[in-house]
Amino acid sequence: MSTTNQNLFVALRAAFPADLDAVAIENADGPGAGSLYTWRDLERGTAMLANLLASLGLPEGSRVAVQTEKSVEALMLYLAVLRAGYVFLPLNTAYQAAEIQYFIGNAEPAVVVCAPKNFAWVSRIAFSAGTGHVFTLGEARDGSLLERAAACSDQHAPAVRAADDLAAILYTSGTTGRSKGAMLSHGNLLSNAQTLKAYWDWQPGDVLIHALPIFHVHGLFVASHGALLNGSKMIWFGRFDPKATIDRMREATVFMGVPTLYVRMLAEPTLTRQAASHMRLFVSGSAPLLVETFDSWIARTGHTLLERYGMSETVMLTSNPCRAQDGARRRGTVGPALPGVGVRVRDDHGAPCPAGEIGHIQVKGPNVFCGYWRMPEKTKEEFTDDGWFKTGDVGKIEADGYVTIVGRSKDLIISGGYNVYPAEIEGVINDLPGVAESAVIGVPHPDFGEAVVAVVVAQPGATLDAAAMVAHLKGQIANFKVPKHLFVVADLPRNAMGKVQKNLLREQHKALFGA
Ligand code: MCA
Ligand code: AMP
Repeated sequence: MSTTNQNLFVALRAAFPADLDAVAIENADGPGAGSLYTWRDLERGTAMLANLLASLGLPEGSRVAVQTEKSVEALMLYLAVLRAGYVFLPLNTAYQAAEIQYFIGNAEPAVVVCAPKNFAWVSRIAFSAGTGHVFTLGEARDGSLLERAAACSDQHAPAVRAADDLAAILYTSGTTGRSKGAMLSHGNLLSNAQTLKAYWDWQPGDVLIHALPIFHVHGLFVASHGALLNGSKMIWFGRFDPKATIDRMREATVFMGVPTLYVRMLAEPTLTRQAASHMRLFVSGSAPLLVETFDSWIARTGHTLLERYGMSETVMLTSNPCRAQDGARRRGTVGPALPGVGVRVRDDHGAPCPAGEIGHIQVKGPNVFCGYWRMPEKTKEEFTDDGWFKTGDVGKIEADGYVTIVGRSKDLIISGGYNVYPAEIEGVINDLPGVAESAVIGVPHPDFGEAVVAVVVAQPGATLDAAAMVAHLKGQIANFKVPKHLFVVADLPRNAMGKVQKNLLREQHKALFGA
């Protein structure tokens, strides 16, 4: 066993530049717009927050669940949880009470941090689930978390952790409708961050525009770890604004986004070759990138988007090359497996598919998660007997290793980079009064890539009001899961086995948003 401290925070801290008074993060928008954070601020702020957590006397392995707006302090809280050796559990700010109740009930966090405006309802849920401490953290550095941390020492020795100790739990929705907590270790996250640092050729002087949310893999791990591990400055946007992002490209070199972000920037007349001339790398992922977007980006900026592929359970798996000597960035593909990551394609019976043939994508590597939180059976189901993780994605690998994703075997919609599982939404709709059954599908959408659409059948004698149902759903589930359109129909198309034919519904509604 290694005697060095494998805590991810230690590796990130070791990459801070020697000049701790240099700017680490510039707040680009929101209440703190223009404020600067030095590396020393990150060092001291994370120490104080880690000391606050340590003072609570939490048991080993305690989870710290966080649902707050994006802020530099929220990033520091993540780093402090690592530093103190606890397990970080980020939650999408769009989640509503019933969703939060499930996550808190399932993960049983010892600490919950929420927005000040949500304290009343979140604390009620948390305390009744046995959480001992609920703090608040607002966008404007307000709330009890920072008040309490202000009284703590700014010296803190990072907790000693082994590579396979848990660092974070990321909930991903399940095909059965219930979310599963993917358990990621310090080693999973660090190995992936180190691989990406080398493969994406992070350079001294790189500056990252950070415009993604920090409650998912892309913004929290891929983007933040990338900059931190390179000692790179971040220009920090609380919300994505296409025009403001383009304006800041003159001072930056790296940007990471989901395809919707690129589509929105392409709609801005200020996106020109000149505006992007200081940039070195644009990364796209989390959802399929249309070849039109790929081509338009080259035409408008002169840059070739680098598309990569990953999952909450695995962090990053494949990537188009960054350096020309590693190969071309091939449109429509997600590139070869990252160094050290195994990717293979199997047919329905588990036999290997020859190069170029479509099958199920399976993966292996130091980045692959440790299993689903308290779901050993589910974990077992998702791995093959020889230890490969079944991604649920369908694709092919060419003889030269390039991977193309052609679809998914899991019934999943990806809308603007957020995953929506139809089974979950169907469950909520079916519980509404007067509903007999429903089918939720994804249809092409010009902005979000795919949009959620519901097709609903009323119980005999009941009359359903589509607009009222949508309005009701808005209070029950995260806004990005709410159907953009809800049809009330007499019945759902079924095959001879009685299974709903979602492919027919998708075909019928494919032009709904004119995509
Ligand atoms: C917002 N809305 C959406 C979405 N976002 N509808 C569908 N899909 C969405 N993604 C709707 C809201 O419900 C609301 O509708 C209206 O848009 C305005 O909401 P607002 O929050 O103001 O929207 P926005 O700020 O324009 O947000 C759009 C966005 C955001 C910037 C594209 O969705 C976003 O940041 N997406 C990135 C997600 C991400 O980071 N994914 C990475 C996952 P109404 O007004 O009707 O209520 S990590 C991952 O997938 C893996 C591991 C990987 O490979 O990276
Ligand atoms: P999640 O782990 O919930 O964030 O979502 C992971 C899923 O996003 C993967 O299983 C893929 O289906 C999808 N995904 C991520 N990156 C890409 C990409 N570049 N192209 C297509 N799908 C992607």
